[in-house]
Amino acid sequence: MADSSDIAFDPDATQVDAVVIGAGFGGLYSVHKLRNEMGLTVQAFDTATGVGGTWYWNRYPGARSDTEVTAYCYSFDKDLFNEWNWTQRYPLQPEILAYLNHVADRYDLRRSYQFETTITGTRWNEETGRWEVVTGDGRHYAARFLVEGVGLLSSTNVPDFPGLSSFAGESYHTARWPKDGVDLKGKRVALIGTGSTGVQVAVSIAPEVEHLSVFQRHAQWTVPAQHRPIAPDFLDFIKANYDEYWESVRQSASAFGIHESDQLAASATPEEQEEAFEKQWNSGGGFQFMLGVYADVVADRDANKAATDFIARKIREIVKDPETARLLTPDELYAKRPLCDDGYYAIFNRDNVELVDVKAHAIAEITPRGIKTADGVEREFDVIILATGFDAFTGNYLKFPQYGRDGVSLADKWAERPLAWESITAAGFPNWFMIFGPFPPFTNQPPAHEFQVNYIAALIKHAIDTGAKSIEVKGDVELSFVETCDELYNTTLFAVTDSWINGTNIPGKPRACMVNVAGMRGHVAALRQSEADGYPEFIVDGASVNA
Ligand code: N01
Repeated sequence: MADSSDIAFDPDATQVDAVVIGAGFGGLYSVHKLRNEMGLTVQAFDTATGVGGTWYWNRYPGARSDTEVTAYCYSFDKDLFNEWNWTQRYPLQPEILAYLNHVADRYDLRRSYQFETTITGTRWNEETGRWEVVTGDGRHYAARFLVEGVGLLSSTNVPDFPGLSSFAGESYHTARWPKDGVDLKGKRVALIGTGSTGVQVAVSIAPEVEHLSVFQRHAQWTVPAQHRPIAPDFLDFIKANYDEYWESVRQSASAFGIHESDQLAASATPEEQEEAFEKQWNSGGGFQFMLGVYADVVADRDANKAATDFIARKIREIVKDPETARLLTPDELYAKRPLCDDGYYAIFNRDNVELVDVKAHAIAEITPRGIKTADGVEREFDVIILATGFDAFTGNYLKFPQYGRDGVSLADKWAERPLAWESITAAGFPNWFMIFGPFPPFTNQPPAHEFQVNYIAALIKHAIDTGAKSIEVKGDVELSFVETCDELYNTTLFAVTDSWINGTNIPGKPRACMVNVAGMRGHVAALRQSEADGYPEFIVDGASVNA
């Protein structure tokens, strides 16, 4: 059986102040903060050939952000904000990747990275107070601090379809899309999955493929994105009120830079509700539709039904075939990560697009020619696209063994459910930090990453200034934080709706709350209080419990 002794402490390991894993929003900013601002020696790694994280991997057709881009970027340098000109409110993947490459160049971050390098294990060395970090090419690093920005949604979920490897055509998971693209023109394409990714892919490729079969297990509620350029006066407003704007993002629940309603749905008449939903439908945005019309859509079943009744009517209006409209209408609450699209329901009016009901007839096997469903029907394809999502929150932290104090593995610590504090660290793992790990505020990520990295950097500085060998969150603090997260989460409809938010998308993964519904403002308040109070949540130079 694997145990911590599998990772040997190498006396010749390269000594650094910090190892950073990941070259996405969080990892890049960590390198800038720790190396450029604090003067630490930093070695960073990423499996990819370049920077970008999520935006490096997700190159599938139609990939774009659905966050107001004025809040989907860094805020730490006003000059960076001013000099980068986003072309539209919801930018496509190449534009976001170009931005992150620009950031890497502007702050000279690449020289700290070793790309195409997978971490194969990490282990805390009690004696030296350092993390042994081992890479796929067999190198050892001994780092005083370990910062992992490995991504919330990075560990791909490829369902165990019998026969997948026997397929004679091409098949791709959307988050491992080839860099040179895939020519889908004139091809017969199967798309499995109808989450945020599947919906974007479907709309993007429907006009160019010969035939598209969308394999849908659970329908999802989606509303129009309504793409448009960023209003110039809004940009001017941000530039003129820069600090206030970003603080307002941090003081919101979702950090999306959107209006968040404080009105309860019950305070409006059905006619007023219809008018309000219609207005938001025409203005666009998934999070805006979920959070911006009424405050209780994700907490109150009647408010939720008001929203879903409205979308169901829209589906019936848009989709000409009543049976397809029925199948596209979810029989679930509107309480997954909200979707928005660029004309998703309308593609099912096309002659070359078919909806396959996988709930009625599951995918039985992938054959060399295509996909066979449980009703015995075999459809033939040239390409199969797996838009089947991710092992969220924990998947990427558990891809390689990580051993904390006393050789306890992270996999064992999280076997029943993840335990962590404020999504940045975990008890038993000294000098070990995550960026947006389990229990993050359920928010737009870049502002949260930036805020977390600032906190982690301040904590590292505190440890260095006080000469602490180790700094580690207290177990009781972690437990009480997780209990509070559970309580808050159980007041929401996310708790009773299956999705990656509670781990139910991965067979065998324990169903659990993994988010902090206190939101960005709650998270910010907690971390600011911790810093102001001198980090009372942490044990300094705590001993091994077995010592
Ligand atoms: O993944 P998902 P995603 N047989 O888990 C289906 C972010 N993101 O990649 O619902 C058949 O949501 C599964 O079916 P079901 C965003 O946070 C953002 O789409 O489990 N089907 C579902 O339809 C998002 O929420 C952006 O029944 C199977 C789909 O695969 C997150 O990433 C864009 C199956 C997976 O949906 C994940 O989105 C893209 C099986 N065995 C992604 N297994 C934007 O910013 C799974 N499925 C816009």
